[in-house]
Amino acid sequence: GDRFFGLFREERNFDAAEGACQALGGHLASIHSNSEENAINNYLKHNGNPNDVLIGGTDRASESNWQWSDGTSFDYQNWKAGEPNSQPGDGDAVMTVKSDRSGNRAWRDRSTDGVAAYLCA
Ligand SMILES: [Ca+2]
Ligand SMILES: [Ca+2]
Repeated sequence: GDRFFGLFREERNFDAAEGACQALGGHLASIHSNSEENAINNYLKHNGNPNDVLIGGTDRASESNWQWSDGTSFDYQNWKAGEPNSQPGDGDAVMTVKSDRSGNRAWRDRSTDGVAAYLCA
């Protein structure tokens, strides 16, 4: 079903962003299909389209065992070539980044301490 997505451009780290989403009754966004990711990317394009946007993926509990902060199944992924590479930092959070000149997006792992705009759902 359709979910409400909200982009917040005040940059936060993973935990602060997840906390802010929870305060709104949600979580950092999980993504479960190509069509859902396309819908999110269209939403981002119409909302300023920052390069780096935190979503809810993390492998903090178990390295390389990716999970979504909302507890849903990690049943889809769209890593940029060469990612995840466990860097920068702990490499335990996921952000979606513009991956080519036409603005298509893919995922990178990055430090949970790094700040970025974030997407709640
Ligand atoms: Ca990691
Ligand atoms: Ca990385």
